[in-house]
Amino acid sequence: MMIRLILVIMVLHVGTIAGLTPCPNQAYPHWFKLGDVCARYFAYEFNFADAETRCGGEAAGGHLISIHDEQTSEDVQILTGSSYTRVWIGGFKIPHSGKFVWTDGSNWDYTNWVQGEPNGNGDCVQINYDTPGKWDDVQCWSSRGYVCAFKI
Ligand SMILES: [Ca+2]
Repeated sequence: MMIRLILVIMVLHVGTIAGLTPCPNQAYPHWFKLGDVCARYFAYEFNFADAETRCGGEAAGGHLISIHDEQTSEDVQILTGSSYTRVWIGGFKIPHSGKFVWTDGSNWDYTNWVQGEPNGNGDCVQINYDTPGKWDDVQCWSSRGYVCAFKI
């Protein structure tokens, strides 16, 4: 009984991972629909600025992903394939202002920082730091994989 229950839970879990919806734009077969954007994880590592630039090259209107709700934060974990893979998302701090913004220009209306972060040791935001799905500010020259997105 217990084994059957565990199997059911495992299947449901895998189903959730497989359940990421493909991007409806068929020109982007490796991208997934996350809310109102299509998104893709790129594992090859770049600094923040180069990752943002590459997102613009990967898709018209592409930027590092902005996150505005818990669901998207969870979906980004699924996209990266591991809850502890630290990757760039599109948040960065305007120098000397303490104010964070998204590279896609959307509103800074949601945060999911690790407790004790942001601690000011960098101006760019990585996800999956310390705790799955949680954010951390880190030096922008750090090398990370990244998640790109464009509006559907
Ligand atoms: Ca930090």
